[in-house]
Amino acid sequence: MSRSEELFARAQKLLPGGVNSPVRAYRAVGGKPVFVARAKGARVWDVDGREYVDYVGSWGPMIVGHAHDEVLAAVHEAAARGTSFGAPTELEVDFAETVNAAVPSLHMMRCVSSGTEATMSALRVARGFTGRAKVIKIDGGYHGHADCLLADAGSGVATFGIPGSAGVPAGAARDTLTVAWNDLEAMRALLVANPGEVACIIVEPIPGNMGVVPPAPGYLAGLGALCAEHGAILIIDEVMTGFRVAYGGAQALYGLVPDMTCLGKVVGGGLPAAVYGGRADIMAKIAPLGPVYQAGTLSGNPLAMAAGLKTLELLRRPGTYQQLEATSARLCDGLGAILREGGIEHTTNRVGSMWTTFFQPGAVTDYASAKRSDTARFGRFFRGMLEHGVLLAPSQYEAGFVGLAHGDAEITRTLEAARAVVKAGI
Ligand code: KE4
Repeated sequence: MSRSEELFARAQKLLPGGVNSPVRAYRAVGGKPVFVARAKGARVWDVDGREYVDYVGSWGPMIVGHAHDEVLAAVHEAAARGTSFGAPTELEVDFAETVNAAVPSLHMMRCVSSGTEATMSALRVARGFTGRAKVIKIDGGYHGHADCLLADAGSGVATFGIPGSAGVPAGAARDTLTVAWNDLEAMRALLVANPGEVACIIVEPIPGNMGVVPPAPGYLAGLGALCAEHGAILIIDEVMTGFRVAYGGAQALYGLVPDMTCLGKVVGGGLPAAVYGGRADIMAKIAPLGPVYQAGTLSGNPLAMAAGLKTLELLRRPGTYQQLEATSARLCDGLGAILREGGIEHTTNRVGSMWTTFFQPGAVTDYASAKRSDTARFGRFFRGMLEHGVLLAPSQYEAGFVGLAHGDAEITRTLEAARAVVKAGI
């Protein structure tokens, strides 16, 4: 029995599924999860000493590479001054100023400790500001596990095919409306059918939790116009895309000015930090200024602020996003050629350094089309790549992530692994 298997057996005695987050259990791809012992740059090592080229990257945060010397030094320096105070610190001011400079639509913001907290809080303040109860989300969109957002969610829930989730009372989900991605007319119809009742629309500007499914041209701008027309707040959930697809996120890439934005993952540099915010008149509703309550013991934690600040500093260095684009293009073009040569039906959606290869002929433009993928074949590909030292995201409905530490050696090794796996047959 491998050390990973030993640990997995022990873990399952105390942790549901042996994990602290469902997708890590490999239920969607089969086999048992590897337990990670350490990571550096683009590589992770499991507890049995096996090395992998890593494309999970902690599900997005590790864009500058694991255990980056400068990030570690910043965290160590902050930790030496204490790890948490429950009082305001200079780091939180520096962090807010840095994020505001990158994402100007965040006129005001609040730090929290997870993407779930960020989106849950953004919805509450949108409801408090508008006095309306209904929220609209995208079928296949995932915004964390707040009750009202677990309706036809993507990511883990989509992977398990659980429509919504047990434990979410009807009352909590009743005011959540869902609509297909990239269908502006369906969105318009939903707003018209619920006049004056929709507080907000929340979308991933580039969904990554049904797999990566880019917005159709004009779709995001259309959402903004519909929100303005119907008095609803447009919340852009950039937990995954923020600082990932551009330094200013998807809103910079697509020239969007949302009413509210949520950030997470990269912004914490691998430590627990997330952000929600937007228009000053909306955020003025947040306690202690206004009547919408939200709080958090570790909000703005100094270690997470330090890791996030250093990560964003590294991302500001010239050529960062050009490098991510070039490496990601080489990877995906190479994978595509290998799968084509092997006669494997697939289609790849990619925006910058986040991508998904769907095992189906495509095109994948929404959740319904994503679900036509051959998830069993994806599982065989995942397990084959794992055996050849490449760690992909363990679900067809997830994004893979390329980081600055992925270089020629990592891409070459990945493509050699893919050639071997396809040759062996999936
Ligand atoms: P967290 O609560 O997991 O920090 O963030 C929730 C969230 C919100 N919005 C978007 C767009 C997200 O992608 C996420 C979380 N993403 C998943 C993976 N796609 C996290 C991995 C996991 O659940 O283990």
